[in-house]
Amino acid sequence: MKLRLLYHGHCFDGVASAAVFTRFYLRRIRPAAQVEYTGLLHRPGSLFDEEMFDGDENAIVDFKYSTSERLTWWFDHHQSAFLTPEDEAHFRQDQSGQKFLDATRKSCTELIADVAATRFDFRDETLAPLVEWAHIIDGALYESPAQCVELAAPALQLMQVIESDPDDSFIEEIIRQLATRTLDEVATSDEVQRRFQPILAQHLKTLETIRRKAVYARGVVQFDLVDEGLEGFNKFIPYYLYPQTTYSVALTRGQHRTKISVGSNPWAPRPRTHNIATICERYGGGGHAVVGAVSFAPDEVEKGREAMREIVEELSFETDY
Ligand SMILES: [Mn+2]
Repeated sequence: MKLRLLYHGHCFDGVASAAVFTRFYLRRIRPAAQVEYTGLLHRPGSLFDEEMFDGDENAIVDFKYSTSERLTWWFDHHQSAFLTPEDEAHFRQDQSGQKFLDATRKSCTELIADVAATRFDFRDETLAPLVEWAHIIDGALYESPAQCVELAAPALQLMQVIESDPDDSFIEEIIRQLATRTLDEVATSDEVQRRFQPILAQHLKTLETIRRKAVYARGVVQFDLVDEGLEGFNKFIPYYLYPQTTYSVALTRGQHRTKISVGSNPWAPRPRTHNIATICERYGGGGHAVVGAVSFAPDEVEKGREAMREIVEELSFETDY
């Protein structure tokens, strides 16, 4: 008997959801099942192939719904859980009692743990730290920018490995370990720590680069990393360096695009007054009220710089602090 478990790949909540579901399934549903994993990533077009559902039972956690008749378990907490209204109607008609959506949950891990307890009478206290950290990480409920920039907590070090290590087989190994051991045991293991070191070194280098390039004025910190060739950065770095800022605006260039990233500081002393998605949409980008982005072709650096200047001007306060 095989369970195929599909989860949100390279995402802490996706991995934690897979581990919690595995424990629940093996202890409460089918102890002898063999579990196999598939990480799913968002991509344009269809997300699933019918051949993906090759188990006797098939489950999806922390990812979009599928109408496949082979899907027997589903858990999600995303606002946009359905690709189409037809998919949603299919879910609403489901009578299995094994498919769950709750968009009020900060993490899917927490949803699975709660459903397992309240509907299936499965409780495992040793999972509490994993559920707690999934809640903090997926909900971006950090206590300070330092917490997520200094990465002192082992759970955040494990998050970095899950998000950045390209080795899918190792991510699967992490799920299998989390299904039997505690979060702390897994996060502080030699292999996770070995893989975390180069990620940390790159992160600290990026931090120093942003420290050198960032300029702050009138509630906005801005930096242009095109010449540095840096494609990504921890989005809390600007607020770590400039706790007084309300907004951050950054320009980066990757192989496939030049990108403006616009964000707002969750701990800002002066509250956000702009809807960032609305501003980004004007340049063909998008996002949420608190964070957004605009993409240009890789060679459109000057166009990107000009848009960046305009966005910075629009977000800037009248007075400085
Ligand atoms: Mn999630």
